[in-house]
Amino acid sequence: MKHSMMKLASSDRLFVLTGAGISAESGLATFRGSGGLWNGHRVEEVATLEAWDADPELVWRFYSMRRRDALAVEPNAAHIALARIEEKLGDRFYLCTQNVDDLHERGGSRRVHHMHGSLFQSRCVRCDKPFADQSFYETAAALPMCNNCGAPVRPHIVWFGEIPLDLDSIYAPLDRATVLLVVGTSGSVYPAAGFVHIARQRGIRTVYIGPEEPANAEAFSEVILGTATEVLPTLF
Ligand code: BV8
Ligand code: ZN
Repeated sequence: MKHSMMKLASSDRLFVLTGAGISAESGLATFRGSGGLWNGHRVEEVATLEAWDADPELVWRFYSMRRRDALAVEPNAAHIALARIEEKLGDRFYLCTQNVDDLHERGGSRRVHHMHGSLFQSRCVRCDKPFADQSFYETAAALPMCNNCGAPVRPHIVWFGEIPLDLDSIYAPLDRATVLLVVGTSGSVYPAAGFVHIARQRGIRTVYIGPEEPANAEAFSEVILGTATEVLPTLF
């Protein structure tokens, strides 16, 4: 699988968007990979405010399982390659991820924008201040309540129907980028799947890396079919 090295000029500004595919080779299930199912629940069923209102115990068991899974795996060569590229490019590099796992940070990335939230953060539904939290809540009796006001504490995750985090701080670097690189996402969930269309309208180079064509493949100027760990370490 021959692909050309990506030559970046000293003036180039790189915007990188990652999805579940970049963590697949670390052993974390993707959404599509697991058929979008968890315990017989469609992910969209447990990752919504409706699900939380209906059954917070079920939702906390889902995210406690995701916390256990993420703690049991290591970042892979693709995470590490992106951390190296960040070092090389400095502020000419911006990393936005749809992933809630912390493998980018554990792979050495310093600045990572988690547009869909973070697995190891929780927040009180009333106080609304995210705090670090690695605990597991797997029984009704263990459901966390706020120490400050006593209200329920939920995962600091963006669920379907909720607005992604700090979208403006994503669109600014996207508007300044000269190259958009997208890695390991099926391109089916918006607004993330729309970033390539914005980049295309700006006429910048748009590159996709993954073992199969994403749903928005037609919007990319280049599709490099290969796994993240095969392709990313050889790109720069
Ligand atoms: C919003 C956190 C309003 C939770 C997530 C109809 C049309 C268009 C849009 C909508 C619609 N109906 C509803 C919507 C909106 C909805 C949406 O897009 N739904 C889809 C299903 C149609 N979007 C929302 O609700 C968003 N909010 O719209 O608010 C708004 C917005 C903006 C401004 C104002 C108002 C919120 C969406 C966020 C939901 N939370 N995650 C959690 O993690 O539990 S989304 C979640 O699913 C992921 O974060 C990701 O974003 C998405 C899909 O996952 P992917 O990362 O792409 O993974 P997937 O499994 O799908 O694919 C894996 C890919 O990896 C594959 O392509 C595979 O080929 C590749 N791969 C596999 N192995 C490898 C690999 N690649 C490289 N190497 C490998 N080894
Ligand atoms: Zn509170």
